Amino acid sequence: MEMTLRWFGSEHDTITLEEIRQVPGVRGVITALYDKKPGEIWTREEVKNLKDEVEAAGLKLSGIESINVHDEIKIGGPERDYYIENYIRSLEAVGEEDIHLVCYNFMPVFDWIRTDLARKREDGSTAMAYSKAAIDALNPETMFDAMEGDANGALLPGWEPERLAGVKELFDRYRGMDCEKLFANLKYFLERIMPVCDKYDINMAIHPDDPAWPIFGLPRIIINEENILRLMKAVDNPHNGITFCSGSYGTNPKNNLPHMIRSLKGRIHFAHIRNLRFNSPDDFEEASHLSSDGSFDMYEIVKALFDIGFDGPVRPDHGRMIWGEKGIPGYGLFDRALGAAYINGLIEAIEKSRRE
Ligand code: CS2
Ligand code: MN
Repeated sequence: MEMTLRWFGSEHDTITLEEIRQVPGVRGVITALYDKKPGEIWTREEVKNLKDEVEAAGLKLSGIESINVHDEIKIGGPERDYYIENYIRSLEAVGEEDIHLVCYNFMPVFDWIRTDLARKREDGSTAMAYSKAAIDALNPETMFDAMEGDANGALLPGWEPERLAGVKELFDRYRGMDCEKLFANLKYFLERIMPVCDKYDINMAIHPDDPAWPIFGLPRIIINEENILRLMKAVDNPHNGITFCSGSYGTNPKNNLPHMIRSLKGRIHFAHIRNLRFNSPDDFEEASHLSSDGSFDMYEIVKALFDIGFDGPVRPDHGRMIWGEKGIPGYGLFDRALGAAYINGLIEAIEKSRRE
């Protein structure tokens, strides 16, 4: 497994590549052209500049998170072929620059959703949290205002203001959309991009929907083992794979995380490791990465990845804000660095015990 950290680029991140370089065991970053809107073409030159910047700091560009999919493709609208063509151009730019991993998601309108970006914990740290009661009290537009007001003035991935300004119209366009239609649109998209992925050996890694259930009446499909296996079969090409994000699939306690990992052998291209602590079935917060701080057995998760021979990039996902750090919610340096060190410790222990 290749330990990495996500980096939002010198324009947006509060963290530098030099800092990332000093986290023990981290040799790569996961990044993107964060100023690109969904549907916009990435050029080879832009990708090259990004890669050069990362490499100049002594790090590897281990993968892209994300090339966002335009809503027209998710809706299956009249212009989807145009946007798929643009997506293919972007994949070519990435492939030409010898990058072989692209994370993306297929969530309608919204990316991940939390109801609290800075909930105070017992130890004085803050963490992102989700409470069903708070969601029930919101509608999509006030939700956006709430998220924006809470983000330390930072750019929240997936919550770009330009995109969400038109949230109402977007909602209208999704009217009548159900899980089956969304699945068919995802299949259509994947079938069309597989040839370019084959050509450049690009692993597509779909990120799960977070939380793993429908929100505001919008369908969500990448939520459990059954659906994801169905998708793997529907487009049965190893380049059609997944990002295993423990914190997203884990929002539904019915998802058996180690079991899911084992059933997806060969199709996991990227792993996000994070822990959640459930305070009740309807309320969770993003704990530190340690098993003892949350509800997941992190050892079992890492062991399952090890057992299936997963050797791709892995990164600690959202961390808490600690030691007075201010940054992009979930993406400060300190707690993610602790997470990387802890996960590396698990990996070393598992590796050595296997050799004995
Ligand atoms: C999130 C997402 O859990 C996560 O990693 O921060 O924003 C994620 O990056 C996207 O859904 C991937 O497309
Ligand atoms: Mn994730």
